[in-house]
Amino acid sequence: MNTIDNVNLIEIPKVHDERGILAVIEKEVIPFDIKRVYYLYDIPSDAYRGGHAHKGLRQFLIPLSGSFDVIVKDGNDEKKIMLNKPNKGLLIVSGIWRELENFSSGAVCLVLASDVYDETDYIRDYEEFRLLKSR
Ligand code: T46
Repeated sequence: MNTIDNVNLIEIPKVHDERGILAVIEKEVIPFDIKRVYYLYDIPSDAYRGGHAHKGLRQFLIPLSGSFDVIVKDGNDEKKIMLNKPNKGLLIVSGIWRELENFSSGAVCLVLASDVYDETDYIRDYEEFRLLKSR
């Protein structure tokens, strides 16, 4: 069963020259095939997003611009990770509760997902999540 130890920052390879930086995500960088891409932007600084877990979905979050905090919980432990580098993304495996907060002005969060949108994959009640994790 996944724990917060399975939630890790992954460095995205980049090519840097005098014109700037080009970061590339190829097959080897993230451990799933990408079936969906979405992004969060125009986010008020006091916004709270997430507040749920996924039964099967895996996601890779990239702070394309600005910064924000991601709090991940596995029912026993939790940790807070600040995302603030466009070449460092956070891999969130399935069965992990996530909360996103403390968005800087202009923050943009790009999400690469292992599957298409499916509301039945969400666990949006924290007590239900804790119960499932304790089984
Ligand atoms: C996650 C964090 C980082 C869709 O119609 N299609 C989609 O692909 C998504 C992601 C959402 N929606 C709808 C469902 C809701 O009616 O958009 C609305 C807002 O979704 P939600 O409240 O789940 O948004 P966040 O920012 O709290 O969470 C999203 C993802 O749902 C979630 O998987 O990890 O971003």
